[in-house]
Amino acid sequence: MSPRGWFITLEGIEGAGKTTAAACVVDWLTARGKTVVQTREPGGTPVAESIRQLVLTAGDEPIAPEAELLLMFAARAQHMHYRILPALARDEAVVCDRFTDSSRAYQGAGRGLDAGLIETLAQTVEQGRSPDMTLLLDLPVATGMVRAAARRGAAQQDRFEQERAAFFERVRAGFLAIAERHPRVAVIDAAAPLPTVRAAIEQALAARFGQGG
Ligand code: T5A
Repeated sequence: MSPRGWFITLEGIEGAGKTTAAACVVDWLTARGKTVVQTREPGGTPVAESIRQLVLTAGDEPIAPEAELLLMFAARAQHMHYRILPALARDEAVVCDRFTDSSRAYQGAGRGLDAGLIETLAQTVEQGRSPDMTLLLDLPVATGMVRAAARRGAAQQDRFEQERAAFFERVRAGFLAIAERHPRVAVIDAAAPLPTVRAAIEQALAARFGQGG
């Protein structure tokens, strides 16, 4: 782990509960005296939020898979430069809702783009500072879809939410394959009731950073 700051990411398919889990991580860190920057991808700076708007909004012109990948990394480059790296250098904790693993899972496993290209982009954009820990909130695709729809209410589906279940099955399998390769990833059973999910997250954080933080 880098001596400066803690970099924690949350990953999973739509409706997995990342936003809900992020609050739990922030509470745990704050209780241990850490200053926390809570952020998300795509987004996290004004330019990156503009890219988010572009890439999530379904318009008349389709977005090519390669363009989608490059837009995700363009947003990530801004985010790393102007938000994440400065916070880590100040010895703060960064809690980020999605990061490069989402590109591996959605653009790699989901869209079938070249894994080597994704790793090359990651190397350049991450500048040697990959996450210290990743919480992968895993649940069946159907459960995630139901939760995402309930949370969305009457609002329109974004570009990704319009994808079919088979796409999200590939994305979920992609995330689980990342977890098998990287010890930084803790898999949390996100289909469990919220108090159980919260307890599992706190246990994983303590195992990684120690009880006292
Ligand atoms: N993307 C992103 C890429 O393709 N490549 C990339 O590189 C990156 C960075 C971003 C989209 O961009 C794509 C992936 C995404 O499609 P987003 O809005 O950031 O979109 O992400 P979503 O996953 O769509 O966000 P959601 O809000 O749908 O999912 P969350 O945050 O995982 O879920 P959350 O916490 O809002 O929970 C959903 C509902 O479930 C309930 C909550 O109360 C909420 O109502 N809930 C539970 N209910 C019962 N039991 C539990 N344990 C529950 N946990 C949560």
